[in-house]
Amino acid sequence: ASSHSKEIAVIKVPFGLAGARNGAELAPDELITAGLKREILSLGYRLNREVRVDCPSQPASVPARRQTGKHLNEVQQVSEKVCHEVSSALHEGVFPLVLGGDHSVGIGTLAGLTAYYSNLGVIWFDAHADLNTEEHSLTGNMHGMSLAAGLGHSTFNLSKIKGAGSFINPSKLVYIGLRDLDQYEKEQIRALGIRAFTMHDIDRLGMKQVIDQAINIAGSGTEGIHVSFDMDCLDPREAPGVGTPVPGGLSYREAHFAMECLALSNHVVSMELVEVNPLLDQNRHTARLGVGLIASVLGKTIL
Ligand code: HAR
Ligand code: MN
Ligand code: MN
Ligand code: MN
Repeated sequence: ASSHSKEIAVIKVPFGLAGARNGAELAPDELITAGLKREILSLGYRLNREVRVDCPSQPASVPARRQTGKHLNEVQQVSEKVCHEVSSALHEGVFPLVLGGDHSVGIGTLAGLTAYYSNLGVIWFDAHADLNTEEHSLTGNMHGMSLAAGLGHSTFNLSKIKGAGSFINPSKLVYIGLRDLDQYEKEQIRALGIRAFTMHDIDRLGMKQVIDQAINIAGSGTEGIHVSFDMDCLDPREAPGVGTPVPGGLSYREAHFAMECLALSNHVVSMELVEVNPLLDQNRHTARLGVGLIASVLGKTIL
């Protein structure tokens, strides 16, 4: 599968229990209402399937114990279902487009991707590094632990998910948009030598340099690039409808330009878009922006 694949699986994951507040579970429907399918079809893709992953909305588990992420059982259940849907699509040559949900959904996406690809590049657009372990998280919110799970650092990690492959390679992981890191996350990024383009780097280099280097790192010597797009990478003035807004983020054009370059690279093999919170949005603005960014990754051009 790659973005050359003209078949798309839309995998809706209405799960918001691992975020900082309610609402992300409403995002998949909001993105559909904002015109996602119309965009996909008008770009010449076939909608191979539209799956809605059954997600718990009420916590079934007892409140989090110490050293455990909140709603671990729910996150684990959802991760296994997402893993299955993503790897099934890939095995059929269909491009997986995962609609979160909070960013804990990304754990299942990585699980499904690694089931199919042993050497995957990942570009993680986010204000946050999502590298916390259960032990280091200050909040216990598992949307802040997705990459720790993907790298195998947290107790709950890919190895605990039925069907997952092996951990992702930190040297093929690139961040874009970082500006709100916990101390432990800063230490991890340095210790692992993860390529991180913070907002400072984007200001200094410009998005063209940043995305070219990111594609080079994540796309060279790998089987393809997975784009994990946390909408809070955008400036809150552009994307007010997110659960954990942080000032000083990507502009509309910086984000679109990055997506357009990714499309031109022909290396993108999957995408997820997470952390839209319709309860905090204004006139579906953030959802519509998300749809536009997906269209750009899928090859929509201005002219
Ligand atoms: N680092 C903080 C924590 O662990 C905030 C994480 C917020 N994460 C997201 N996804 N919104 O990136 O709680
Ligand atoms: Mn995130
Ligand atoms: Mn974030
Ligand atoms: Mn290449």
